[in-house]
Amino acid sequence: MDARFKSRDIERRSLDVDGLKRSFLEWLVYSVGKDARAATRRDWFHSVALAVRDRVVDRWMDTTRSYYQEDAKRVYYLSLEFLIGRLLTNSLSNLGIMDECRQALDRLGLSMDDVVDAEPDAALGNGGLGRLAACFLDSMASQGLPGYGYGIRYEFGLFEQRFENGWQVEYPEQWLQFGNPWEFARPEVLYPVQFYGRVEEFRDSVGERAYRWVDADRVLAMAYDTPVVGYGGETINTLRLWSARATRDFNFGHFNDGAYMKAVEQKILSENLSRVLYPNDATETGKELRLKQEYFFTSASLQDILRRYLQHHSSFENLPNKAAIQLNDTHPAIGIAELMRLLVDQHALRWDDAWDITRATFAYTNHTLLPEALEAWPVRMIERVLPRHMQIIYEINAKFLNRTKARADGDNARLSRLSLIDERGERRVRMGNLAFLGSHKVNGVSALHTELMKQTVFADFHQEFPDRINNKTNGITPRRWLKQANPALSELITTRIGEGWNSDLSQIAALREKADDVVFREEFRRAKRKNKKRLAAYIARQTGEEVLVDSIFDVQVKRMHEYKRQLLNVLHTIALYNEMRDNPTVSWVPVTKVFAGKAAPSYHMAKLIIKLINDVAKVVNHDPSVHDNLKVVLLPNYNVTAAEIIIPAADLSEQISTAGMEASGTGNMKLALNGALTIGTLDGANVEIREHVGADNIFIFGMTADEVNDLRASGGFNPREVIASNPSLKRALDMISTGAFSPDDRNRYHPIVQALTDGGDHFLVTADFADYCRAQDAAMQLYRDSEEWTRKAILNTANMGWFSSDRTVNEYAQEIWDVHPVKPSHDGEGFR
Ligand code: GLS
Repeated sequence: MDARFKSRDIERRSLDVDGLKRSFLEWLVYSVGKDARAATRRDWFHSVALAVRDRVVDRWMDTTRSYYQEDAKRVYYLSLEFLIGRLLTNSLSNLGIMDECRQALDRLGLSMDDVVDAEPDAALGNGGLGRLAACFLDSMASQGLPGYGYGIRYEFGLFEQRFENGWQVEYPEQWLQFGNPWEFARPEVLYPVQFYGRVEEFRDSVGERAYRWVDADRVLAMAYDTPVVGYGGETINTLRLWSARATRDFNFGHFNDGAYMKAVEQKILSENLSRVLYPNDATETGKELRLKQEYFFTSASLQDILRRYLQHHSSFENLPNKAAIQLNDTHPAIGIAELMRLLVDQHALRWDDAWDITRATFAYTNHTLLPEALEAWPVRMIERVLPRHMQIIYEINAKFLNRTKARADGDNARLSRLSLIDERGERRVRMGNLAFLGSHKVNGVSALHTELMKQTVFADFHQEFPDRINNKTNGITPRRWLKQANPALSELITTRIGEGWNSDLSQIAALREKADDVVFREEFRRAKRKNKKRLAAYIARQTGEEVLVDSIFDVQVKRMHEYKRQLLNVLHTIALYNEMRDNPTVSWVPVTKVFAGKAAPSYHMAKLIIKLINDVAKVVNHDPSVHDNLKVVLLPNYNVTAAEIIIPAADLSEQISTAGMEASGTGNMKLALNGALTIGTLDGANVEIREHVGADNIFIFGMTADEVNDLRASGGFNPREVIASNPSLKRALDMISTGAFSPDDRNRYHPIVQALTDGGDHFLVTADFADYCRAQDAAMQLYRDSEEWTRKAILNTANMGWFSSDRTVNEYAQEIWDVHPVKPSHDGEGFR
């Protein structure tokens, strides 16, 4: 090789401070095209990201090559959401070159924080489900598992939330506006995806009846690849996101006729497919767009998976031994019909063989029991958009029901519940049932949720296939959620127990004995205080509000939803405010209530709750009679980056959903790992968190899922009685309903008060209020004893080892995917 290229090649990969510095400058000048004197923070971010990416590429190719050479079984994680957030610190930290990068920037007179802050947050998801997918990517790569993420490269991420006069207003999140240095566009990796048209029947070469899908519209799916850096930099996996491209960008004829809009119409319509995450599906066209998005990325992914498989194999019987496809919720469930179509129509397999292969390849994770989130597409819509898939779904259904009928003893109600088609009202395809039937394993995401799945949504299927449902309790990656987000605490931990916890979080149990060590407690508190100062500064920047660093940081950060019961927290806030005003001479433990979360744009009640929090904040924060003992802040635009600042600073973690409604929660895990004490119901993974951290180190309150169920079934719950018997609740509600927080519009909160009273209080806010206040009181009393509080906080951190997503992903790998780690062979210099 030409010596100049060789030295440049080594330079590009050098990991020392000088090499990094030279690389940053080289990228700045020759690719970003800026002089160091004129470069903005964003220019530097791009240069640094590109230089870091250079250091990943060889290892990425090694990894891919190793998978290929070993013909390893791969797992494909199909998800409509990947909430990956920023990647710079993640990559540096997993490569082990964070300090080197900081020093290199320092030598250039730049601050690492400034450069890091110039990166937009990749918000390609809503909440827990999307962030789980991102944690799984990190864990798969960190453990050397051949895992690929497949999703959509949305041009706009989840909307940017701003508050205008206290109301949520949505703005487009233009995360790609200045380009994305992490991704590699693959204009040559292009698959056609069809919509509409009709199905034609014909006789195949051996005279069998066969079908083809004709006269369809076509869109192209183009790949963008982002390397996923595993901890230690050994394995670099791939996140492949699809972007929609028109088959024809520009109609010259229309343009020449002066029909300029028409000339680009097809391009715009086609490319709408990858425009936004969750188009508003309140309209018919919105619904159809969403269905098309789901099919678009699923079909492209399956075509890609089959192409990769066929590089090594000439028949399909081995597909389940080489590919495991995980359906992250029902969004990609149409993939079951699509794989059948590809195998039967395009590759001429017999139906039964294709069905066996399909079932053995797919597995499905259910993430919610909420009826409104269980997808059911109108039959007429699928018939129009995906006519061949509708036929295939009918066929799967007919074969299944015929087999089941024999055993069903004429129990038609049961058969109609098992059917893939919901015949009540407008006929719909039940995507959950399709996903269940087409998968060999179906899992829930916490022990309680899995149990409830067996008893409720999938009770009939569970009877039919008793071995299919299994539990995989969620987890979080300790790299992002402790090491990167909380340097103060993670450095402290490492000085005491070494750095093994980064790749094996169970080792963090070694901290248990430190809970009784006064010096360690002091240092633990110091780390928390540092994080609280950082959050206080962030709050001041975002809201203008000054908060006391030594107050309890009582944190509820998650999507705004009635079942998550931000309202319960608000009612407690008002009750506490009243108590403080009534008893000004008492020495109160100061409390800062921190809220953050987005509401779905068409979810009016959730948006009204946002306005209420902001209105309550306005009154409370400006009332001198509470002497700064109580502050309420609602931080705008909650996303991964904000979470990384808020979570390490929390003292109290609010996990207060109506029992039985939160499938798992993962914020609960992040907060406990960072030493927050949970105040929560026995819901989702809170149940398991209690088992691990110990009942003494968590504040549990409220009704259990069984009690909720019984109370609802009895029909005897009367919120008005509960309210009448609890003066502090009554007073809080009266204040809301008489306009104490909305003097400009006294009726503003009528819908909220109505829902909690005559509306029947479906989420049982009033029912749990008294016990919640008791638990809050216990937390405040404990906080006065800072040694005891810290001891419990340390025990939370020390006992959360099991909640690593490494553990979760290993369970999937062993019990669902049968996928094993592959050690890539690298010939170059190794990372740590
Ligand atoms: C969710 C659940 O609501 C969360 O409880 C769960 O932690 C998450 C990941 O399993 O999935 N389901 C959903 O539709 N969105 C979620 O965040």
